[in-house]
Amino acid sequence: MSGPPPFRSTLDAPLIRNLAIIAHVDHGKTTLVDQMLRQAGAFRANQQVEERVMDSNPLERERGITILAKNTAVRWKGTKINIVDTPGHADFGGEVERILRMVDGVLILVDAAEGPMPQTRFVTRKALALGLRPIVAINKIDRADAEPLRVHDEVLGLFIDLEATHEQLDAPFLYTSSRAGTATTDLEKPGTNLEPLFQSILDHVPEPQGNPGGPFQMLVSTLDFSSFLGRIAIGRIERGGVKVGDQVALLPLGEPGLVQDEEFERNRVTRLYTFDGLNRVEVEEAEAGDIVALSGFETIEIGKTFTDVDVPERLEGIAVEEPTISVDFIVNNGPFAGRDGKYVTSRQLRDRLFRELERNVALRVEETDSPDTHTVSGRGELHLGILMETMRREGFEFQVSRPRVITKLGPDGERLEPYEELMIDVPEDYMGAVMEKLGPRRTEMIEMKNPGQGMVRMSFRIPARGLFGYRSEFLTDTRGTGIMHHRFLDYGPWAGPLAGRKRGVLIADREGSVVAFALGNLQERAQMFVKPGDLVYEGMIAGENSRPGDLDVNVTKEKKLTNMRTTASDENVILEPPREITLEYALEYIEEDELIEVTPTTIRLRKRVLPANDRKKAARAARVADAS
Ligand SMILES: Nc1nc2c(ncn2[C@@H]2O[C@H](COP(=O)(O)OP(=O)(O)OP(=O)(O)O)[C@@H](O)[C@H]2O)c(=O)[nH]1
Ligand SMILES: [Mg+2]
Repeated sequence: MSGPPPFRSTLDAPLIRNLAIIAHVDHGKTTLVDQMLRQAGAFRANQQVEERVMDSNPLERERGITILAKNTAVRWKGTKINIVDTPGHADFGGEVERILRMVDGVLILVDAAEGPMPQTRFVTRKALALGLRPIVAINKIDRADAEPLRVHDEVLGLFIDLEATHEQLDAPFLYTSSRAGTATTDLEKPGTNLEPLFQSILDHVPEPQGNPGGPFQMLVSTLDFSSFLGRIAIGRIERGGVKVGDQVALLPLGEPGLVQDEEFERNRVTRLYTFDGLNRVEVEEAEAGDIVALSGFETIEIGKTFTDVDVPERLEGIAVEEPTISVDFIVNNGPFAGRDGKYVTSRQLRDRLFRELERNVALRVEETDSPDTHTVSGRGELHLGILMETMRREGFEFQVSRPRVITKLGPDGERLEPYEELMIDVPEDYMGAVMEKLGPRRTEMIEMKNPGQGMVRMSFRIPARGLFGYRSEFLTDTRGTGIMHHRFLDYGPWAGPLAGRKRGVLIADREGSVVAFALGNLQERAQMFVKPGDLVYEGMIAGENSRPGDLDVNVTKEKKLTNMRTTASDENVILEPPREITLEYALEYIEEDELIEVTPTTIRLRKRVLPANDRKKAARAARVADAS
């Protein structure tokens, strides 16, 4: 391909490298960025910097995962290195894919013990397909169970599998410890700092190819949002340059090439930023090759092209991934509604959900027949769970239905549903237990490996529906020793009915305060979700029955007072601790006839129909309907 001449720096324009760090969840990306910032001198001497400083939002810090990709930049030997730290969790894979459009190289991190995982494969495939030059870091070589040479081979195997070009196969391999901030190309010579990594970036990531002399052109690869500036577009300038105050065009989505008779937004660039260390720096102008953030446009969307007004030439767009699961957000209509939340009305809920679309591009919000219910669709339970968690922290109170997979119609009108790849690492002893549970979930084994040390690694293809409720069973069955990861694979034939939850629930039969005595009597045949002093209402779920079938029970029952002296043992009931219900747990757990009540301070599970009598009537009616 004979493109424009490569971007050569003039004296005042720095050399640039644009790099994304990609990996499976927890393989050490954000920790590595800390060390890169530190060693490149991005912090003042003695500056107190938190660990994983790029994980700046509260939910990221709390969960120890990256949710949003973020840009930063460091300078090394006169070259500016723009770095994008990406999330490793599969629900955010679409975002990683978009980010790859603004970089010229990728650093693929692979845990030296775990090796390539499903998400490593996904992001590596995308990067290689875009023709990006990889650098591989076998990371966490300080781990006691690290096997860097085995993992090196596995990564090469993956590259071959993914049909890497010769050039891509020639990728430099580094052995790193993000935590210690070291890298080496030779395991015999332990690294002492990240110099070999920086050098590899300068040597192996191509310079951006944009011609700074041409008409301005830039693809919107990712978005940011500020309540003050509105939507902010982030991307790499492909060609030309841009200045604050310039009149530029923002083209609608469509085929690449010159836009002929389409309308497009023309506006002035009000603010322009580049990245430097932890800061976004306001600049007056920027040139081809650099990654910038700009604002001042109404219609900013991922995949749109900014251009010179006179040369409206559109770049190949970016598809935003389609959602695969939906839940209903419903106004809280339980008996305790409004006790806790600041925002509880359907109007407030609606406005908040639609506002979320500004920044959360893979999300969909739809109205339903009822003004109290909105259907919200996303990429997975974590994607939706984070929205719920964020809203409850803002003071919202609402209810959520059981997640549903989004089905599609195939070429012959047949019904298709999403399938996931499930990867499981377990000690050999638990293999049987795992297989037994997965069978009825319509699982198909793809591969089984025995990497040694008593562990088995299995991968499966499973309908996304089959995973609902599985994680908690898996953790129980493997006594917490198993690790499971799953990610969206493709759409496939509808797998037919799948069994739901095995066990029934205990349902509170009246309103009141939970009493230890009552729990003491129930706990032999149940695992409780509530503790003494908690408030319950009729129809609220108080625990899990150890058998199939739901039971209505009185958890507020006091011990009868009699004149007889009680023995001490009656009075000190020893209670098992209640099962902690987190949002994601609840999403996996509930059945169709149940809801999750989410408020700023509590998460309750309930039956959709609260009065026990009405539930019984409904069940009878359903049986009659089934029989006829
Ligand atoms: N032993 C060891 N642990 C590491 C190393 N690098 C990171 N960790 C640990 O691994 C965990 C995950 O690190 P992160 O940097 O958050 O991983 P990440 O790839 O950014 O994770 P996501 O952004 O959620 O995908 C943390 O507990 C780190 O302390 C390393 O080199 N050695
Ligand atoms: Mg991270």
